[in-house]
Amino acid sequence: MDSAENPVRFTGIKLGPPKTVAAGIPAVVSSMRHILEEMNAFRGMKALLELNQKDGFDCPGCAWPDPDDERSGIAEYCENGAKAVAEEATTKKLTPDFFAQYPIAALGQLTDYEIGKKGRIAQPMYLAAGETHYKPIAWADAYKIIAGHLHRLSSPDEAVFYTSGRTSNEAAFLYQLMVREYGTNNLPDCSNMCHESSGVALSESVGIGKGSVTLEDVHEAEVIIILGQNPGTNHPRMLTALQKAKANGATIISVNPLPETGLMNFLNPQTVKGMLQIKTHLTDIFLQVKINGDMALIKAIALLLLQEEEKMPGSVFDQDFIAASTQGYENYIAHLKTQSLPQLMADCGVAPELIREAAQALFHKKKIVACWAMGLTQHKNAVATIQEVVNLLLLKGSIGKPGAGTCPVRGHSNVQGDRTMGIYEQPAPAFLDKIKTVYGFEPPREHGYDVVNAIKAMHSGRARVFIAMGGNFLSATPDTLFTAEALRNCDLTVHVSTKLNRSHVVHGKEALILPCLGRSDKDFQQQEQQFVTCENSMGVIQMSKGNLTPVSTHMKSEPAIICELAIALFGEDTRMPWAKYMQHYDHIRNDIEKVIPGFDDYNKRVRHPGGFYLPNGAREGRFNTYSGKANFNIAPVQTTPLAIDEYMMMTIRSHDQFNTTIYGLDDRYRGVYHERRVIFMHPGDIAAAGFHPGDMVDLYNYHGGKERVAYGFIIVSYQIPEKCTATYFPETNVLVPVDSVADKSNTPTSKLVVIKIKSTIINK
Ligand SMILES: Nc1nc2c(c(=O)[nH]1)N[C@H]1C(S)=C(S)[C@@H](COP(=O)(O)OP(=O)(O)OC[C@H]3O[C@@H](n4cnc5c(=O)[nH]c(N)nc54)[C@H](O)[C@@H]3O)O[C@H]1N2
Ligand SMILES: Nc1nc2c(c(=O)[nH]1)N[C@H]1C(S)=C(S)[C@@H](COP(=O)(O)OP(=O)(O)OC[C@H]3O[C@@H](n4cnc5c(=O)[nH]c(N)nc54)[C@H](O)[C@@H]3O)O[C@H]1N2
Ligand code: SF4
Ligand SMILES: [Mo]
Repeated sequence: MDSAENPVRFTGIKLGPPKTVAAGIPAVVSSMRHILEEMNAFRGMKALLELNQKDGFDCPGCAWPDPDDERSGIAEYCENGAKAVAEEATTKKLTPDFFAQYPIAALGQLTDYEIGKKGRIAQPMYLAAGETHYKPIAWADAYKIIAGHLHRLSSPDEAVFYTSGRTSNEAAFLYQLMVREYGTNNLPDCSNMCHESSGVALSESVGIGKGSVTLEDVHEAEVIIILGQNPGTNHPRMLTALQKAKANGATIISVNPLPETGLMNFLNPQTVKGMLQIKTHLTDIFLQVKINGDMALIKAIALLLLQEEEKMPGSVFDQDFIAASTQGYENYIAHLKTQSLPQLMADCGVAPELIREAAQALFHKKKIVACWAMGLTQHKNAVATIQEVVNLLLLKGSIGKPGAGTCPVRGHSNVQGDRTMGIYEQPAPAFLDKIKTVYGFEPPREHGYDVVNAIKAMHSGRARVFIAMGGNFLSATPDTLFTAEALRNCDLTVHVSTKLNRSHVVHGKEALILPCLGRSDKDFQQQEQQFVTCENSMGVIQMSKGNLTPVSTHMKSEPAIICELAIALFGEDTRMPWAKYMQHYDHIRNDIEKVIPGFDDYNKRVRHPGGFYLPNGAREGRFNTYSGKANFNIAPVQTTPLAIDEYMMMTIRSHDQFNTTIYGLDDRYRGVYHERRVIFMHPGDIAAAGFHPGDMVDLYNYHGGKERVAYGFIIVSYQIPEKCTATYFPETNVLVPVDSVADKSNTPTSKLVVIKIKSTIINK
């Protein structure tokens, strides 16, 4: 097995019934267990007490916002936030002895779970060409190697600079400045695989690539539609917001191929009611769509709304809003009228009576919030589907007013902030103009590589140096073996990382691992403790200040690493005061304020407890599109033809992982314990194919005439629509074709991979 892949090693599956209620006491127990496995109780409590507090550190987990008002004094976090902290704040560390003991080939034989449990990277490590082991290296020598490679390239466009979404605003701003002064826009980021489709869709529809709602809007909404999202696992504190909305009378409609536990019922462990086992029922109407059935479903609902509106004009649609603030209404209505309701209902796979019930719930409501995540964004027609959701909101006038709007729920804790800071391969001309005015150099104008194009460029030799500010590029991206070839083709691969991962094992001819501080670590520069800032999913900028002593004195902060690298790279030949930036991060924020709109008085306002909101036109009903109005967009329903032995596969997260970081082997809510190599299938499909639950199978994809195989998965019978299957990423990323991407956003179609399932033949 290639060390790019997770080795096939079964861990002893145990199955139980899927849970019917999320959180509660088991969540508290799980939090504590994960913390205590990684550190002593004192360090653990110290970390948890400051997690998400106004003067503490921002949760390294997801991007769900903290409440603007009062925060709980003891537990402003969820189970998965605690796990994220446990993973980062662990006292286990990887000394040079560890790397001396393990040849890289041996590290490749570990599963992602085993790799992650090894601990924090504690010292810069270097792999020389042709060597089998990483060896310690001094920081200054590491920078020299990188600068040497970058200087030797025949064009700056032969280097790729990736960013994952944990990078702070300060580090992200400096990173893109360094990269642009060096001369390229090759700044792919995890967003390219995540909410890129939302950004593209929303920019076209409503003139801003971010969501429009605040937490307060979610609390006040009359109807909340949640599509393609599993908040119980991936944004657990969203359940608290949904609970509040329910208490205010909201109806919740969930659209998902799986009856996810967190969407159904919630026991809030932070309330007396929760402790007394009094659960809140969350979803009122569950629409179990087929994979990618969302477009057909939304159109069916819109058609039912139209029929009701036509009975009594003005009673369902917000005609004043449509007339004043939108464009394309007539064409959209004309398009809807060409659609066949029975066909749409059949295409989405949801029972007609449930679709009618959902439409009825919307008839006379004006305050609607639509939330979504990867179940919508990672499809070929993702942009169009998200725009169809926006069409629905526009019909109802449900944007730019309290209690209503768009809520793409972001993944990484600062993925939205990184974009705001200019981590983008297609920067706006206005942004580049501003850099030019402020710093006096001409930034490159040509668009750079996104993730998929970066992989292809490295594969074909057009890019030769790969540098990553965080993340796990190899395992997070599609077509693992192709991406592995791409990385191995590079002259140099560099990772600024907190933890060891598979991308360190699948490397270029030379490789560097540079250990950085995480959110929970204290960051001192010039004897003064620094803080950084982040932007959450709702556009709030807040400070984050770690409170734990770093486990090694050799680690540096991300801003310091970038500044020192820039000094090594540019010497005197630079327009930026790199040495000053790393002395005190206020200097970085002062410059962010000069370049990026919305950050006036940054240093002052961000010190205000709770931070500040960035301006957001759509939130205020101003649409910064080419027409100055919100746009209805029209796109056809797309279905995926399947042969009798083909299935659609979505790659999803278990409850015990953060992307490629595997916290544990249980998916408690779905009732799968101690095993990740599973494939969820409909019982009818299992029987029709002649399989049985528990059978071991291999999964195949043949996109573009190439065979891709993921070996060794156990069939789990599950309540999932026919012809739909689910597996966990990253194990099945070997099957996601690198050139199967979303239109316009170029996001890999990780939620719809066409597969064949074949019995595993032992000893093949
Ligand atoms: N604990 C934890 N928290 C996380 C993460 C993590 O890995 N672990 N990851 C973070 C990141 S980077 C992100 S982007 C978010 C991801 O958050 P989610 O988007 O919630 O993550 P996924 O597991 O990819 O889940 C997608 C959901 O969409 C559903 N789905 C799949 N295909 C379709 C479809 O075609 N239509 C519909 N309607 N639904 C579909 C799946 O059943 C699943 O419930 O979470 C963030 N938070
Ligand atoms: N098949 C499939 N593939 C997917 C997805 C899917 O749903 N299905 N989801 C996609 C999505 S939404 C995303 S966002 C991407 C995620 O892609 P990435 O962001 O590249 O992956 P992560 O697993 O989040 O990265 C984890 C690594 O980041 C490093 N790290 C953690 N904290 C820090 C820090 O503070 N600083 C630095 N410098 N490094 C740190 C650690 O070394 C850790 O091993 O994966 C995508 N891939
Ligand atoms: S909801 Fe997200 S940000 Fe909040 S504590 Fe949980 S993991 Fe952290
Ligand atoms: Mo993400």
